[in-house]
Amino acid sequence: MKRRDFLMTAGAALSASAMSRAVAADSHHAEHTAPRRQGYTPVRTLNGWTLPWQMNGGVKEFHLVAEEIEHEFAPGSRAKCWGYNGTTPGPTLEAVEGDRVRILVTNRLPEPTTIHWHGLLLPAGMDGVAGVTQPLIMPGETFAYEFTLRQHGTHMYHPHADEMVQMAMGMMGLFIIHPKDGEPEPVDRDYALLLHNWALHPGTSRPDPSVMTDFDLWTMNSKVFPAIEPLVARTGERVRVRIGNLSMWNHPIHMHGVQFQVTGSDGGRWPAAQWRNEVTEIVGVGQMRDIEFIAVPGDWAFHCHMAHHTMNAMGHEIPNTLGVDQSGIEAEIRTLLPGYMAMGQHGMKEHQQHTDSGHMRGPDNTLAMMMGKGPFGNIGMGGMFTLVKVRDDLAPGDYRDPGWYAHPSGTVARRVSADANYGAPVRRGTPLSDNAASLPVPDRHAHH
Ligand SMILES: [Cu+2]
Repeated sequence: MKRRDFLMTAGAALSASAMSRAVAADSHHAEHTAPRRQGYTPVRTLNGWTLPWQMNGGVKEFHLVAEEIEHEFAPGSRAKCWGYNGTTPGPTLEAVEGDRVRILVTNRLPEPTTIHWHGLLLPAGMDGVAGVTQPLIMPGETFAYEFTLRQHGTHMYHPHADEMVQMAMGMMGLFIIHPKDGEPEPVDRDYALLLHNWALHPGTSRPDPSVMTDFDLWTMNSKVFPAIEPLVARTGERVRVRIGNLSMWNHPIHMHGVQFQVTGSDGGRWPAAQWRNEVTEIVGVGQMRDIEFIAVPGDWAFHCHMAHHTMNAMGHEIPNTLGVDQSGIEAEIRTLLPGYMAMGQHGMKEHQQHTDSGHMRGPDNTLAMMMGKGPFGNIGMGGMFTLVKVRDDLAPGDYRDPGWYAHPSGTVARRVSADANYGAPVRRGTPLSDNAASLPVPDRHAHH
């Protein structure tokens, strides 16, 4: 057998066994397992998984495989991406301060790679910077990284070889280290999210690594809303959300319903005296932030506050149609662009109705800008948006989506009038029209 064939066969076997272990460890198959083992609460990587390890001569041994994969951002959008062990992000590595770890890295990509352990204190030669601290891991090769964990906290891993391409293609993962003596204020649920952006242009199926600013998809753990799982908790539980950012933008992460505390970062969990109350925390590029809160019943939005980051694919060079009466020119434009539909005169909210109805078919393999549906209608969000769902009656460790919140009666915002001239509100400035008849006809229940 030629060397390359042997490597391919060995690699396929490794990959297959990694996948079967992955399935066993998949969060969906472990809904009701006890939440605690070996002194820590395992993290829950939404839509993701934690890599199983084995003890080998007192060393915790992990095996990562860098490879091309097929990934689904949400039903309706798939792409050829690069990741680890079959997924993007790669599996979460989870260990305990003081552990000796060995991480085998097999390269099944068509180009060389390395892995940098972002934020970890280790010998320089284990730092994973191609050319500086090690030779490249060539296609087909396996390298071993080995070091002792001297810290705890939320960390990441990613290539330090052809980073622009390899990270744009999805190569990244989380590396969580638990403190060896437990935590003075333990958490009941420990979520982990990795933020990223993708230039998956409408109608295409491979991310474009050359894009610097105008991205199409904004993801938490490489998924967009509504495909991002909710963060589920029981009323009164202490919940931690660990957030890492390996995208090309900073993300002000905002949560409704509570003042969360920022309790940790790349530097581990901070002393309680340093915790601070916030409702929005910027997670900068290359940074990690841990936030914690005591769960309050309800369905609460949890999202990036950059408004374009809670949208899916959109054109970046379309003209501004806001306020433009396009009646009459739609037919003319259709002679040039068959299927063109005049839109946007009154804002983009109608977009979801058009795409839902199927009469405005977008490009292949391309998600509508906003897709979510809630108990009160279209949610009008996509991208980096999900929900924190807190209920009084959940069992510990039950992460299943509990459905929509049943609001106590009298606690939901309600309509008191459908007359635009209702009441006598104080107004200043220069309102442009007092003609209520000029408003578009309400179409809350419109079906195309
Ligand atoms: Cu953002």
